[in-house]
Order: sequence, then structure tokens, then C-alpha cells
Amino acid sequence: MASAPTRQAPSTSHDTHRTSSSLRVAYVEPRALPPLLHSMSAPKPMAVTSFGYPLSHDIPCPVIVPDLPQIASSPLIEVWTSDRLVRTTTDGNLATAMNGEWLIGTISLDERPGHSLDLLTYDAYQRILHHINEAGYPSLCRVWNYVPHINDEQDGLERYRRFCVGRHQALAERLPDFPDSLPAATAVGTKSGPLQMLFLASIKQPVHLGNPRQVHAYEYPSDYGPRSPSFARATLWQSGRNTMLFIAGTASVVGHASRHIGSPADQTHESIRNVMAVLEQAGTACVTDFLKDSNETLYKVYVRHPETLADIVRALRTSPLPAKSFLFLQGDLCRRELLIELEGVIVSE
Ligand code: 3EB
Repeated sequence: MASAPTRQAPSTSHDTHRTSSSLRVAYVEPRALPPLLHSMSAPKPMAVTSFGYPLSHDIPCPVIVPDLPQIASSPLIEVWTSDRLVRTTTDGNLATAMNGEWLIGTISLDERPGHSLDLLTYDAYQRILHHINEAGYPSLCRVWNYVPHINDEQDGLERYRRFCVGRHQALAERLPDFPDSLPAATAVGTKSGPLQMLFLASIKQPVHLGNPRQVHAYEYPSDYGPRSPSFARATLWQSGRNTMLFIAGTASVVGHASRHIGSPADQTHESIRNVMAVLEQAGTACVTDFLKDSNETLYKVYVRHPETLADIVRALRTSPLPAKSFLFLQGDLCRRELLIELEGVIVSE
């Protein structure tokens, strides 16, 4: 891509902010968080996700702490920042930060007895879609869904499937151009806590991509639940300054079937093949090499059973994906047989 005409002075506060862009994401150690959050100069915090590591209450932007314990390294906290002024809002349990180009929001809903997860999810998505439209950031670009006890049954239907029912209903009703406009998403199971979501929306329309090795999730047959999972395999967002690629949760699914039941190593290899296929699709769509070293690249690896970590790490090490970029989290995945899932954010200048 041509170099950006309107570069602003690069920030020096953190290595991953060296280039100019209105949105950045980095993983920082807890002790690096206060200076990053309260510095008077750019970058400004937009949202914080801590993976189970407790945070002080003094965080000037939307924050969620899903119960997804980090494994294999000391705690790291995900921080989304902006090099532009940020305005924050709070409306009950929905918090947002906006910088003129991006809106990042969090929503957190407690489950009450008698209120099923499909209804709760429907409410959450209704509010999200209403809010981003009202705020002028109508394009939903990426969603993380943290769903407690995702594989448990609730009144005869698995909670993940209930989640899919509520999500589908709200998005089908309110998202223009559904299902083509569905964003990349992750749905991962937590051991405790409310239903939590982190979502990215923009003033600018992105491009949503499929994976030629996989059926679109929103076209899965009803064997996987009464309503299909409403997400795209990847979302590509471009401005004059940079390209952001959001790769959705990517597991050992080929066509629509789970592969390599019982083998974490083989599931990892299959997930990597799926990520590579998505990278190739995206690279063709925007003439960018998403594997080049100068990109800022962050992958998350969700691991169902921590004791399988060594097998998974070994499989990742032999892959073309950059080894330094992995954050490992223990989480339940939305089909019981899936043992590992990958997701990525790549920023290319
Ligand atoms: C799959 O490919 C694996 O329901 O939002 C991965 C990422 C999966 C996100 C979702 C589901 C979701 O079908 C499952």
C-alpha cells in the first residue's frame, strides 16, 4: 500500500504504537497499564480486556474481565488505543469509546433465573445495534462474545445454541444486508461471570470474507442448532493509512464438519490451514502480505484443556504464523469436540 500522506508524530509510549493509525491494539504487562491509561499524550485508551487478571476500578474506558485464564505466560492485558481524541459514554451496562472513526463498546449482562440465554443475547445485540446506529458508527466490524458455561444445557438446548438463536434474531432484524454484513466474531465459553461482549464498529464499511475451505457459518445446516452462527470468517477494514484484518475464531472445521476428534495436535494443524486460507483470501482482496514481519500481529489461542498445551504449541511452532504473537487462554469452545481455536488481528501499513 502507498505510504500514508497524513502521518502524525509516532507515539513513543509503547512499541506497538510506532506507526500512525487511529486504532491500535497491544498486550501489556499489568505494571505498564497505569502510564498507558493516564498519559496526557497520545495514545488514548479505548477499551481494555483483562483475561481474569483483576484490575483496579480506575480505568477511563470500557473494560471487561472475562473468566478466561491465561496459560503459559505472565499476565498480559489487551489494550485498544487511539491516536485521536476519545469520547466515552456509559448507558447502564453498555460502555463505549469513540474516536471519530471507530467505536469500541462493551456490554455485560447478568443472567437472572427464568430469563433464558437466547433472550438475554437478543437484548444485548438489540442494544448494541441500536447504539452503534444512533452514535453514527453503523458498520459492525468485530465482536467477541464471552458466554458463561457455553456447553451446558438450558431447558433442553445447549447454551451456545441458545446464544446463536438470540444473536441471529437480533442481527436478522436490525443489521442491514444481513447476512453478508455479518462481522468476524468469536464465541468462547467462560467458567463464570455475566454474558460479556466487546465490539468494534466503524463509520466506514469493511469487507467481510469467507474461507473457501469452509461453509459460511451463517449457512451451516440445522444439525448444529436451530439458528446458524452469525459471523464471517474474517473482516477486512481499510483506510488511507492502514489495513486491519480481523480473523474470526478459527477451529478444526472443514466444510461444516469438525475434524480430528480427540487430537489437539491435528486440530491445531487444521485450524492453521484455515487461517492460512483466510490470509490468502484477504491478501488477494487487498494486495497485502499478511505474513510479513513489519505487520503488527496478535493471535489468540483458545485451549479447552490446558494439559494439551504442549501438543498445540508444537503444532504452532512449525506453522508459518509468527511465533511471538500468541496469547494462550483457557476457554471452552462452541462445539464440545473442538479442543483449540485461533483468532487474529493483523495491522498492515
Ligand atoms: C466454527 O468454525 C467454530 O458462533 O461466533 C468459531 C468462532 C465458532 C465464532 C461464533 C463459532 C463462533 O464454526 C465455532
